[in-house]
Amino acid sequence: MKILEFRSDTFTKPTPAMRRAMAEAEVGDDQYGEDPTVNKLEKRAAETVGKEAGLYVASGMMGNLCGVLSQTQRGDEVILGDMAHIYQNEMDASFVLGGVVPRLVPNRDGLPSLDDIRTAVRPPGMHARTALICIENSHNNCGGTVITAAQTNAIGQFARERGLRVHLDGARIFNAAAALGVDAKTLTAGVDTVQFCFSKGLAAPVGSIICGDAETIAKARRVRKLLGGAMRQAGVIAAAALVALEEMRDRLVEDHRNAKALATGLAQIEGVRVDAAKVVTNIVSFEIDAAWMDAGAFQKACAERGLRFSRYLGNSPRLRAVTHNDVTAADVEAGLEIARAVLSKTRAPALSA
Ligand code: TLP
Repeated sequence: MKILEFRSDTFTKPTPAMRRAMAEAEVGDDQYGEDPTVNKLEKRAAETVGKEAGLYVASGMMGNLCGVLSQTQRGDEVILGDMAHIYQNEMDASFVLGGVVPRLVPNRDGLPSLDDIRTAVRPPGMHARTALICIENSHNNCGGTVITAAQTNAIGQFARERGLRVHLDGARIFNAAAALGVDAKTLTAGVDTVQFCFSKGLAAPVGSIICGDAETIAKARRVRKLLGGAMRQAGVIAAAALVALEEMRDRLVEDHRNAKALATGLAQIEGVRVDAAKVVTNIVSFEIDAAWMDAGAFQKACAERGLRFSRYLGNSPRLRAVTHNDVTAADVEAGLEIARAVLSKTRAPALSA
């Protein structure tokens, strides 16, 4: 049985070019700053997002932790959307380990409104200090929606006026750039730090990077060490990340086409609720009409036939499908066939009576 792996783009396998690069990687001790491949990756990644410096980290979560902890002090407030990955999916690590307090604003379609952010900033005085705003692009829990450069810049401008910093969780920033048809630099110019992942749509096996000004990245390097994340001959994995950065960005539009086709196909199946117009990157968020079939039962029945979806946030009725380098247009068609077959076997109670 062929497995149609739609749970996440984190399932991508390294390409043959990545495996070759890994085998041949020049390495050194990265904790001493002497791994030439890591150094090259950090330089190239920083250039790619228009920042002074970069720091290679084990995961997107560690990139976010480095971003938050290097720009805050214990007791500071961090403004972020209620659907942010940092808030919903990271074991509250920034708050538990960094001692900062989340100040939530509604995420709406991915981007919290500037008005909500403005209201959430504490005035000076005997209050907690607002220190940081975190945004996310593309937005995972909001179905892969994107934020434009103008929207990002408006938040950056506001933050600078108020003496705040901005961290961008850009785990899938190149998906956002591809969807908007812009250079990723335009989406990162307005923020102080950005973390992005090599191990998602770019298909590298391990790693993320946080980029920003040299002083903040030096602080982030200390945070990485504090978290036990300083590495040694990490050039072996950084070599694959370099291939991911240089060779895998241009093909993301293909994943977006496949996601759109999947959403359009799902929308035509009775019992599925999806707004295909909102699908602009590689993530499809959809619901199964509870009167038709339980979402968990649908997910399980599909998995038994080799089609794997993930479920959003605990018991949410929403399911998620993610397209990536190991999902073809034919896989999307095959997936739709399975979903159709599973749902055609069920009837809403009222209809079957
Ligand atoms: N997201 C994972 C799961 O945790 C949901 C996925 O499969 O999409 N920021 C964003 C926006 C992310 O989507 C993720 C991973 C991360 C950060 C964390 O990256 P990792 O998993 O490398 O720590």
